[in-house]
Amino acid sequence: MSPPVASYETTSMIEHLPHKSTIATGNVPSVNGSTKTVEEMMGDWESFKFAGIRESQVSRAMTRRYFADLDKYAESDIVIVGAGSCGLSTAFMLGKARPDLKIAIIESGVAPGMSRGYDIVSKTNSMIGGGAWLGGQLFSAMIMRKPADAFLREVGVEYEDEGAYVVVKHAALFTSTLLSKVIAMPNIKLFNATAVEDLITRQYPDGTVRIAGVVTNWTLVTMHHDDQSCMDPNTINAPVVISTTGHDGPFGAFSVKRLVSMQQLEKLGGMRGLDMNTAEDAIVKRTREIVPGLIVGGMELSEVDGANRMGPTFGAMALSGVKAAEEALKVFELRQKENAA
Ligand code: AHZ
Repeated sequence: MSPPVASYETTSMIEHLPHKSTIATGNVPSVNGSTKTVEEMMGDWESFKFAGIRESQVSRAMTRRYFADLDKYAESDIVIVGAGSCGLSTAFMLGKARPDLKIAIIESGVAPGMSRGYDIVSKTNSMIGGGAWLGGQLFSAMIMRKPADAFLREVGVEYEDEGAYVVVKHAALFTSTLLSKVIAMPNIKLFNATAVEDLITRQYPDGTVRIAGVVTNWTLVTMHHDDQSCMDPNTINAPVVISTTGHDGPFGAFSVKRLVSMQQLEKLGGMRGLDMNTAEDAIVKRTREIVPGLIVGGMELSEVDGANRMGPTFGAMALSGVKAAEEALKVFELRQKENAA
């Protein structure tokens, strides 16, 4: 049987370029195109009706924007790999400091900050490290040691002051507030459910490499390289990549493991046992450019340096993000020049 034939006119992409966006005010369009408040709708459900739509309009409204973003961010200024607490903090600082830069965030999970990933090596899919939607052992509160309270004030997240540390009543309050501010920034695009499968490299005359972007694929495709063939990836060029993929585990420590396999790092130090005092200072202080073009922050760094883990205290993730943004801006112009050559 042949498929049904389309009997209506198709409209070109050009006619569907994004319209000016409207700030949500609580008003909703009524069927006749005027606006109503939620209060005006309430109690009048008998005459209620949604504005009419053709299914293709929904499809085009999504796809034209997504493909326009793929086109725009194929050449990014900065790519952040991983949208956990460190990656999102990095994005917030960078997006605010440099609204002129195009910043792409690639997150393998559907839910950013969820620390869920699929390990290309072990073929497992599970929750790993972090988990910025909950505190330790799935409890609600998120703890940050001072002076990371400064970051909470910067983002606008309320907390209780306990002296040496502060407590956000639910980790989800931190992550959702941070995430909403990051996504709303016009110069940032979050590509979630998308995995970084490899790094783009350029060779210096001495044989060492510079990282010049990332190689991506839908995470679901990445998970099936073994049972399907010919699923080549996509790419994003960028003079600076910031990797914040968490400590080793499914998908974790992705970029630094790749640096070892491409012989740009001799070996990983391996994350050490839990010591909050040692761990948090070390991660923030050592957040840096590991090889030209690749800055590493958050718990991915513990695998490079053999640093301790800190468990359920998140101040170092926020401040490592602040430092990662600072380090990225320090080298950005130089790496951009090298990238153009
Ligand atoms: O899904 C991962 C998670 O959201 C994502 N990710 C990992 N590999 C990726 C890849 N491509 C795209 N190849 C990838 N995305 O990276 C994110 C890492 O977030 P995280 O919360 O695991 O790391 P973080 O360093 O931001 O925060 C760590 C928080 C921890 S772990 C810990 C301990 O174990 O002691 N303590 C804290 C505070």
